[in-house]
Amino acid sequence: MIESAVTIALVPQIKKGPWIFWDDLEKSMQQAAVLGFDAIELFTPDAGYIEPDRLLSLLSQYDLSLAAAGTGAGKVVHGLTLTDPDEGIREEAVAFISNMMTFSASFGAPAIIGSMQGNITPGMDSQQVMKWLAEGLKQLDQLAGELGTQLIYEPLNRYETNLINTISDAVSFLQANELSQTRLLADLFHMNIEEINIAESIKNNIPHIGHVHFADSNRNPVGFGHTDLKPIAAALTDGGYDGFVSAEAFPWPTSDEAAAQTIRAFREYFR
Ligand code: LER
Ligand code: MN
Repeated sequence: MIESAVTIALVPQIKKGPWIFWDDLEKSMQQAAVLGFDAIELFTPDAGYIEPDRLLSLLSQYDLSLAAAGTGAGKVVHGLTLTDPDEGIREEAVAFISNMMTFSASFGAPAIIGSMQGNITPGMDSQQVMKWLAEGLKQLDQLAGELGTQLIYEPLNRYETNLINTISDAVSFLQANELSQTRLLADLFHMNIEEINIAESIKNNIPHIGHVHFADSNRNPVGFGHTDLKPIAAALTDGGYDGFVSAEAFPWPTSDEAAAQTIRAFREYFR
């Protein structure tokens, strides 16, 4: 069954980002529980930021699960990407993500690779960069298998990366590199910019989709933009998607109102 999740970012450097909650962990979890979300998606500065025992007891107290852990702080806070020309930095990026995967796997959740994939910067050989991306993901894909979890790779829009922008290009990349434990993140905001047809793209690639970021055309909570959600929700439901639909959207007009709008929209389309 498709379940609802809401993002909580605890990284001061990305306070202006598309996260519904970005302040206090427990207060955010309490609000998520009151509204009836099934799960939370966490962005933390690193894997050691929250004591596992504390998270375990909060999840149980508020009857929530962990949907996924984001790794974006690896880039934003620590300057790491999987495609940095410096081999040492690429190794640190793999280590950072590995630690996050180990943390999230202990809660039955995968880690997400979004901005940590990096970019081809001017003067770099694009084939070499794609090779570095494949090498990094291969190690993490193997670790996911050992941890009994999946790795979630997120195609981003062209203003955030020039590596892979569409779901179908990402599927080709996973297949070419035999990344069997890696699934894709269908972020409806990025897809709104890059895909010819969001619903068709989901329908055609459903077995590869492991997580969904739920946002409207302008990255506001669903319902506060102009994306036609009906065919997209139908593509997920009819295709048998049974992962999380997680609100990664601006906290507009406020965090609480964005969360309330999101759960209303989730119920409208998925219940
Ligand atoms: C992360 O999930 C994402 O979608 C990025 O756009 C954040 O910068
Ligand atoms: Mn996203």
